[in-house]
Amino acid sequence: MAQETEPVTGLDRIAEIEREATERLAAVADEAALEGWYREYLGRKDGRLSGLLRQMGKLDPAERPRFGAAVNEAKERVQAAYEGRRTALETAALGARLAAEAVDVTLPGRPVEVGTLHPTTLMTRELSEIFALLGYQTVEGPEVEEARYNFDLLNIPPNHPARDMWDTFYVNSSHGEIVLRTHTSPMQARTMLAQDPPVRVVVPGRCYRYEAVDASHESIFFQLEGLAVDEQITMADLKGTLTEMARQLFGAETRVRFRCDFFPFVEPGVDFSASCPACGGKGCRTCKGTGWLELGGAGMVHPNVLRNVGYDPDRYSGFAFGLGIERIVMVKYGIDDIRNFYANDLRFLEQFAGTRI
Ligand code: YSA
Repeated sequence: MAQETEPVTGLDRIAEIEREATERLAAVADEAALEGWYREYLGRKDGRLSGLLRQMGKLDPAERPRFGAAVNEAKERVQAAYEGRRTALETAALGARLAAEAVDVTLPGRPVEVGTLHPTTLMTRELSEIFALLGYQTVEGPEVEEARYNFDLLNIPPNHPARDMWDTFYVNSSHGEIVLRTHTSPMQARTMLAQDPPVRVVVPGRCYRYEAVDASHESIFFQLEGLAVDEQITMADLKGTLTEMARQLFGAETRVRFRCDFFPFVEPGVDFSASCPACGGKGCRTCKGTGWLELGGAGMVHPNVLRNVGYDPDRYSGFAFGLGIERIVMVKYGIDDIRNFYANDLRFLEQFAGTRI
């Protein structure tokens, strides 16, 4: 036991024990060691400093008060040193725990996958913007459409052979003939029935056809319809408008070609093409060597159509056009197969991420 082995040799001995206790305290590195140290020097029963007090009886009575006071003072200093050491160890342990549990809030987070707009949507928006600058309003119409709008009002009566041009999906209905619209042209009739001239609208939207799907034909695809009706609208306005559109889309050098075509709702009717932006019109793989890329159909609104919607064809005239939206994306980006658009292959779609088409 410490107090039994501690010889009482006076004040020097107190100082010696204090120095030793202080030195060993500095080397104490954890809570368990600190407890052992405490028992050894300050423990009530076995502590070496307390032990000195218990041995005071062996001292000369005259020396006892000074000795007792010296021991108590030494005990107080050692106790204070102990408190300081304990606080330091606790702080270090807390620091270590916090460091181990720390979250680095400055680390960049894991990126959240966000989708991007589909190329068809991007092109629809770009076309809308181009035509907005030319004074056109963008409107939309129903995809499930009455045959009256899809055909009849567009000068395609029942049993007219031209109806076969747009063979399509019919919807069972007790409300007359209903079809999935084959083109965006029914919105021509709807728009004119709803308002008086002047009319300037573009109509983007999904169309459906019973189609043999191949690299350039889908059974579901998008068109953009255009319609302008007013007094004194001429073919020159049609050509100027589509030329401006093509130049906005493909660049200022682009040329436009119009060739005769037949659509029952226009007279005259044309198909229109743009010079191939890939080769500048010289002929390449994209344009199959022709130098031209066909974009859609157009023409001067047929007088019968104007009459059908209650417009006076002697006072008003107009032009209309319909173009394939996917086809324009294909031309612009050299895409050789329309089936890529709706195959949901991310490798294709991600190429348009961040693209301002
Ligand atoms: C013509 C004259 C007007 O005054 C107004 C509009 C029109 C266009 C007419 N309504 C129409 O649909 N003509 S079209 O059958 O030749 O199609 C127009 C464009 O739609 C085509 O040039 C093509 O770009 C696109 N298209 C047609 N069928 C398609 C298709 N795109 C992908 N898949 C299909 N199956």
